[in-house]
This record gives sequence, structure tokens and C-alpha cells, in this order.
Amino acid sequence: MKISVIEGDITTLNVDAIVNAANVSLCGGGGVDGAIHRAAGPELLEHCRTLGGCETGLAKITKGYQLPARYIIHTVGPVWYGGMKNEPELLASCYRESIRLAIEYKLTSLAFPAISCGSYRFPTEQACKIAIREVKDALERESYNIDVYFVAFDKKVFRQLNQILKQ
Ligand code: AR6
Repeated sequence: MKISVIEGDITTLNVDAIVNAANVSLCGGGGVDGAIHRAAGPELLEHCRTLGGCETGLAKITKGYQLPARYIIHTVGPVWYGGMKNEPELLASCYRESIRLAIEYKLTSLAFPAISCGSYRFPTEQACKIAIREVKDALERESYNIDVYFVAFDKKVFRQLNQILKQ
């Protein structure tokens, strides 16, 4: 297992799958979700409309359509309401469910954005700790070998991810 942190636009990555920080409708939105739908093209939305949405903390997989990535794993992070609404556990579940699908589809490389760290307002440092812990634990538990990229879209998340990874 190799874990790396990179800064940039997740839609440009040539990996087996990228993860989308979607919403329960799976019908697109702003942030990374909007960028992924724009880059993948309209067929993605057509496909997503047939999936019946997705609950918070769960994940569904589609093809990558016009993306360099073969697949997109759509997961729905929690909205941050202060931390008393099970937000940390729901975020952890997003990472576990994404890894579960990556293993099921025998993927060898996977890239995550900082789920819930944009419009859903999850405190970024806590979110980055959860992300790295859950991915490491899940892959060790399953003894699964995959290259995982955490993709930061801004300097703050980039710094935080690197710091946590070093510890
Ligand atoms: N590549 C990588 N990371 C990105 C990109 C990109 N192209 N664009 C934004 N980010 P957000 P959420 C970062 O708001 O908080 C959508 O409308 C961004 O800087 O995309 O889970 C959905 O439809 C931030 O660090 O997702 C939902 O309604 C991180 O990705 C809602 O937003 C997540 O920010 C989900 O909110």
C-alpha cells in the first residue's frame, strides 16, 4: 500500500478511480462534484439519475465516462452540524465504503478529495485525520495493495494531510 498527498484537480488524474464528494441525490452540484460532472460529460448524470440516490456515509460506483479515471466512486459525506450528529462516524464510513468498492472492483489506484471539507463545512484537520486513519486501517485489515492519493485543492488541506501522514 502506498499513500501519497498531492495538490491539484482530481478530475485530471489517471487512476483506476476517483472518489466524488456527492450529495444524497447523486445528481451533481458544486465543488468537486460539479467539476467531476463537467469533466465526465452528460452521460454521467444520465447514469446517476438511475441510481436512486445514496445515503450519507454510503457509496456507489459508476464508469468514469470522459475522465481519465476508469471509475468514479460517489460517496456522500455528512454536513457538519457541530459534531453531535454522528458526523465523524459518517465521514469514516465514506472512506470505508469507498475502499470496499475499490477492493470489490480490484482497483490498483484510487484518489480521494477532502470529503465534506467544502460546502459541508467539516473541520478540515479532523477530517484529514479520519481520512488517513480509515484508509490505512481498512487496507491493513483487508491486506489489500493499492496506491491511494489524497488530493488537496488548497494549501491548507495539503499541509494538514502531509502533517498527519508524517505522524
Ligand atoms: N479537485 C479536488 N478537490 C476539489 C476540487 C477538485 N476539482 N474542487 C473542490 N475540491 P466540496 P463537500 C475540494 O464542497 O464539502 C457539492 O455541491 C474542496 O476544496 O466539493 O463534501 C455536492 O453536490 C474541498 O476541500 O464537497 C454536495 O452538495 C473538498 O474538495 C456538497 O457540495 C470538498 O468540497 C458536498 O460538500
